[in-house]
Amino acid sequence: MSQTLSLSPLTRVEGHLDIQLTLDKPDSMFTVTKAQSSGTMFRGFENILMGRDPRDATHYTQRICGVCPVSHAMAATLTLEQAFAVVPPDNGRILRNLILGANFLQSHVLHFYHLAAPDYIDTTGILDMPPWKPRFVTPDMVAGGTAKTLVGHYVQALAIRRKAHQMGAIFAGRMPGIMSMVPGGCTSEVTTQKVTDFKALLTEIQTFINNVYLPDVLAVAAAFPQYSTIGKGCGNLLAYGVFDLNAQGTSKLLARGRYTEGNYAAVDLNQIKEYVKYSYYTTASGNRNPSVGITQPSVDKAGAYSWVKAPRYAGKVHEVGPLARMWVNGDYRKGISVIDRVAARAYEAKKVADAMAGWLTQLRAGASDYTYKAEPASASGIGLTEAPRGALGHWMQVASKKISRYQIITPTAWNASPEDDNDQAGAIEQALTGLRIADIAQPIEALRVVHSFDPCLSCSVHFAEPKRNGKKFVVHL
Ligand code: NFE
Repeated sequence: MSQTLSLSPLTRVEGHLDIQLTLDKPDSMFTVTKAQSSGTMFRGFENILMGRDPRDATHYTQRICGVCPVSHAMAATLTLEQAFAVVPPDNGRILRNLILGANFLQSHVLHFYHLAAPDYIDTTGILDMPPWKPRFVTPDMVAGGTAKTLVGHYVQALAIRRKAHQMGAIFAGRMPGIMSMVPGGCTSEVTTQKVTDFKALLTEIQTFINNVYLPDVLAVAAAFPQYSTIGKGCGNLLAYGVFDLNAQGTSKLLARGRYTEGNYAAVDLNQIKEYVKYSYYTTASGNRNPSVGITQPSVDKAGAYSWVKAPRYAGKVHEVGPLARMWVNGDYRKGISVIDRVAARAYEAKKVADAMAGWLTQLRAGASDYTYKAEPASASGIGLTEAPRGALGHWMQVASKKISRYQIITPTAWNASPEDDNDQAGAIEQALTGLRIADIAQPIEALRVVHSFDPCLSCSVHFAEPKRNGKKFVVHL
């Protein structure tokens, strides 16, 4: 007899994600026969932007998420540059790559140590306090001295993330919520001191990636070999590409492309459509390319189960993220699974950090960072980039110098989407289907699959009243 399991909220993701599983028990283990992924909050930024000055988009869209604001700044800036018909000078382009790179490194370290690694470590006797308790403890988890070492790296990773933020802020003005990315370049000045400070932080982060992060990921991969065949999902991969190596963006550190049904192919933006049969939007909001997209919420829509729309490429489900980027670029093609996602992310961190060291040497103190261009009265633009979690696109139209349409497709919309109009499950839903779960009271297998995508539903504005009495945690190592 089938039964249901609700992981609500599914924790250690950014934002608010619910996963509903239907399971059978054909033998000693449970098997997932159906999975539903729900984004539980409305974002609405597309509508907030209507009627505003186009240049506001860079700042407003960063408020979608505190984890990947730089990617939204980059996407909005590229959108505006296409609309304004301006390209950045080399210094501006490189500075933007360095700021985005700093955010990638911060986010990848965050994902492994603070979101995913706790799925693999038994921290009993090491972290016996909230927020690390209550937690699942399963027989396959790594324990003892290895767990203690990994917890030590968990703490070290917090400091590394702070350094990545500091590094980005050198050229971004601050982190998160950066100030310096603008259509036409970057407003930050290049000085020898800034380059020296950036380099010192980057070297520390590179050392951590090479000596701690990559070895830890490989250790987890070796300890959990079964996860190299678990959680494949749709098998299609999509990347818009990122880190422009020339002014026109025709050359990138990580290329644009896709891998669909076993074939490599170019990306044709006209093939992208969002569907809403199972999303809380009016039927009119669905079956549209984002260049003509609209966002009309429909809170009580019958049959809907997510605030995330369902983006599809040529009607097909695609996974996005570090594995998609590294796969399309030819850097990592071992397989598509839980471990491959985690490993590709770590290898990408190394690739980006090493490239950043090279970009620093290309900066020219005193050279121009920015080209001014007045805003057009009417125009349209598309900004495609990559956020740490995958392909990110902004689509904009301007009329009478104001935004008349703005549409955003985030990476997590691709990965955590609900079913589409053809009832095809989203990428995470497919990766969960068929999953074997040993103990329904501790469905750690499902967490490992979902976390491997590093989902971020953090697409709403939240208000919170800070607690007046702070609490201090002491980690005993
Ligand atoms: Ni909120 Fe983001 C990234 C974007 S995920 S973290 O990376 O865009 O949808």
